Amino acid sequence: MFLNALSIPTDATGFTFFIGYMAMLASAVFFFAERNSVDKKWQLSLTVSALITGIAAVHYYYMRDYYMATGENPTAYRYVDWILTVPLMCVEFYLITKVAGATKSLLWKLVFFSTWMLVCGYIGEAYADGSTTHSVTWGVLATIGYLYVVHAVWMGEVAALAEASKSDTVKRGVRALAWFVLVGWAIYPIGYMCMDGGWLNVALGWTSDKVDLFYNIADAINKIGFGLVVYNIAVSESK
Ligand SMILES: *C/C=C(C)/C=C/C=C(C)/C=C/C1=C(C)CCCC1(C)C
Repeated sequence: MFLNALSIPTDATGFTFFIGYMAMLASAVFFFAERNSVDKKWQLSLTVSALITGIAAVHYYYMRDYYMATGENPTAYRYVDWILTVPLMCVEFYLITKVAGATKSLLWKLVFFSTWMLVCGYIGEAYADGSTTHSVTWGVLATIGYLYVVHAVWMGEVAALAEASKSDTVKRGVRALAWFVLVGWAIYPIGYMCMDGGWLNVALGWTSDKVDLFYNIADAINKIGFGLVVYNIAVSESK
């Protein structure tokens, strides 16, 4: 299947690749330009937001091309993007809770479990044989890493730090990131299960072109949305 610009109106996945690329690029410019309008202690957080969306923009440029040329999921580009941006999101979590005493060891645990999640997800997708066993096995293994992060931000170390801090900003920031992890990040496994042999593929007949549709929507929410929340907190704290 070869796609071109004319097929965009009927191709939701292709459309979200285009708009995702522009949105990531615009966000990166915005977060970078705004870093001087917030207090010094928040500037690094905005720089990290700019890096996350900037790295994503470059990958979207290539993923969009790949998808348009082949009609296939750009799995390798996708996971290279995530293996860079997800640890940076862990840094973002760490920076918000650092004032409350977050340690480097907490940062490394978040990085370790989220990397575990991505490596398992990559094996699940890149080495897919169309069987449900393969998809489910690696999906479940990936979910272990995901659940660690959910646990850490809702009732584990990160949540405890926020509770112990006297700062409303930290509490609000951690609560916001906890919602992103619980709801925003949960969109990814939905996309994953659309692959051949995946649960949604088998149960509802959702086809593998939906994998990237869900990933593109989730990326916009989690990379841009989360960056905007951090930006809001930074601005209100800088007044
Ligand atoms: C900017 C990119 C982000 C925040 C990517 C997050 C990716 C996930 C939370 C992926 C999770 C997965 C599962 C929980 C199970 C199935 C395999 C994955 C890797 C899609």
